Amino acid sequence: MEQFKNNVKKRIDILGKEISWMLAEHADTAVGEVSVKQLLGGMRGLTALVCNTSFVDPYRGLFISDYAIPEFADKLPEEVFYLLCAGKFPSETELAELQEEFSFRAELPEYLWTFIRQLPHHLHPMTMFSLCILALEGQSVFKQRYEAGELTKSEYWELMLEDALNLVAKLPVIAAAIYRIHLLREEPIDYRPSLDWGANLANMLGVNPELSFAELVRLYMVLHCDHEGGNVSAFTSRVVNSALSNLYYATSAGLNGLAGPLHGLANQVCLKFIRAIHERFGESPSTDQLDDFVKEELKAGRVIPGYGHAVLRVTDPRFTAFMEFGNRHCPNSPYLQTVKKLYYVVPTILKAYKAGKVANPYPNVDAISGTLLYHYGITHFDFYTVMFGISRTFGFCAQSIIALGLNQPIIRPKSVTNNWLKEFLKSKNAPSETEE
Ligand code: CMX
Repeated sequence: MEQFKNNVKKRIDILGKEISWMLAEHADTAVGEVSVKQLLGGMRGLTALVCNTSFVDPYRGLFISDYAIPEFADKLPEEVFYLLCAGKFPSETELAELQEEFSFRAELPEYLWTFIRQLPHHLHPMTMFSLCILALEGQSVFKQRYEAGELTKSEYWELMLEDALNLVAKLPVIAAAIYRIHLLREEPIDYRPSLDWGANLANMLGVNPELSFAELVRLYMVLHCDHEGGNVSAFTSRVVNSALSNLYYATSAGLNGLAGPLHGLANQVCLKFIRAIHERFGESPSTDQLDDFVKEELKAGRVIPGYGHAVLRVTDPRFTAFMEFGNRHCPNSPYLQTVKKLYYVVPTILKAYKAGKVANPYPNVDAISGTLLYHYGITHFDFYTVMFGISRTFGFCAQSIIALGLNQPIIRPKSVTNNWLKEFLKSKNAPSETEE
């Protein structure tokens, strides 16, 4: 792993030099202002973080380093993990080395197997997944070395990388065990060192032997791996890690954020949404029926899952990449057909909804991802967010490795009260509450 470490170090050094220059020359230059609306509106659009692993362009979607989705969608998850950490794709030898490391580190400690088997079946799979990662926390090499007083600050990132390799290697085994033991009520399938990381996950789930299923799992892992620094799960994980809580704590925390219906759980909700449509109208609903259904949902005060985004202002390129996969491998799936019809119907309705207040009426990745998993036999759709979580852990890990390599401090923005804000506005001679 020396070459991988060297490449991550090289990247940290380059970024570090840039940061030193920016701080030396421009430490007090303002990059924007904060409006009252942003302060009270989830900090939307506020530039307040630096994240060097990936970037989301509102009109072009996710970029990892300089690569847009079409340039990395056909890569292996391991290659994308490397890219997130080192800022470059691995050579053939570097890839083989990383794959070997993952195989070598995939084995779960015996106590975790006991823990997984003893979890109550009724827990949501995302809860089980997060608990399992938390239960591995004592294995953190960073924690052990830190507690032993053996670490200097400049070494933190290396230990994060070590923890990341151990964690990422084990995720497919943990997730597949949860799926088989608790959702299928069957025995787990052994890890196979001869398979790549994504194919292993596909194989251990044991739902579909087709090669295209492994291809889908790899694509799923690649497309969900990171989405810059401000989304709920990545931000949570980074904040937790900034207190030097180890990557197991940070990952579990990030996953708990991903579990929300406005974030990663939306893929599960989307599948339920499509099933509700099929139950009502059959598997080939007309666009008029969909139009009625969507309007009814909005009238009942519910959001349309899989539509809208806090940053994107176009159809999510991850949605498009999945659609291309679906068109190639399962064009006749009734679920995919309904996703397509919804794509035709929903944006027009959302554009007119709430007087045009919906900032992005187009689909995000969650509008389609579950459909493809369902087609290939992952019919327990409360597992879909776990799949998202396995992949998103790549981003959590890479963001923390880079941030600690750059010596970034604990995250601690300032909050204010309504009273503070009112006094501030008064000092600006803004009209007061009673004058309105
Ligand atoms: N259906 C109905 N209303 C929607 C909507 C949707 N799909 N998307 C946005 N809106 C509404 C918001 O609820 C908000 O209404 P209020 O002001 O009355 O509360 C209004 O439009 C403006 O919201 P926005 O600025 O367009 O969107 P936000 O940045 O606040 O929220 C998101 C973004 C994703 C939470 C929102 O679009 C949503 O709830 N979508 C459905 C859930 C979903 O698909 N989530 C997954 C996102 C991808 C991911 O993170 O995994």
